[in-house]
Amino acid sequence: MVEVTLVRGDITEQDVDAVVNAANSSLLGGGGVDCAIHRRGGPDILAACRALRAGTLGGGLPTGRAVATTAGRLPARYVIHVVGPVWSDVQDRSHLLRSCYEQALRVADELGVASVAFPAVSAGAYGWPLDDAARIAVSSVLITPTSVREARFVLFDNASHTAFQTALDALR
Ligand code: AR6
Repeated sequence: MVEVTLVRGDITEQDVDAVVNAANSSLLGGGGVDCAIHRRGGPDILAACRALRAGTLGGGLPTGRAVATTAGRLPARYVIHVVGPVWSDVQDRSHLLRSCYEQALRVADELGVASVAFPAVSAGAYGWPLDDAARIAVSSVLITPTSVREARFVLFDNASHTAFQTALDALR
């Protein structure tokens, strides 16, 4: 079974096989984690994303889906890009947030990797309430069948680390 670990830190510094990027459908960059990954990983990641857009993902990566590219100069070997849902007060989009974690693990299994670092998808610019984002993230990873040995949530600040720790404690 996958071991879920939590660290406070920067996902671009993680010594893991793959890091998950909270991207947008364009795959062509943005703010937050996406910006940090492209900045630190260098131009090869954007080149790979552009190639995907020129090929199989001409319409962009749909919300809830995942796709892998090189990780460029990051310590990781791969970036697995996912597109989280934008938070909505009037519509339940939690299945799409769960799907990001399930699909990222599916892609990780296809790549044959053992360790994957995840950010708190949708919990930044996309406005998902932190406690709920943490609960969905941790529960999705714990129930998804996978060959990945370590799923490491990398939380950028104290508030998100506390939310994820609370969610993990509640599920263990
Ligand atoms: N390492 C780990 N976590 C980080 C880092 C980092 N280097 N930087 C930010 N976070 P966000 P979203 C945290 O906004 O909500 C982008 O523009 C951040 O504090 O990156 O899914 C994309 O292109 C927050 O807890 O992703 C999309 O347009 C979490 O990562 C859009 O934002 C997610 O915040 C996606 O929004």
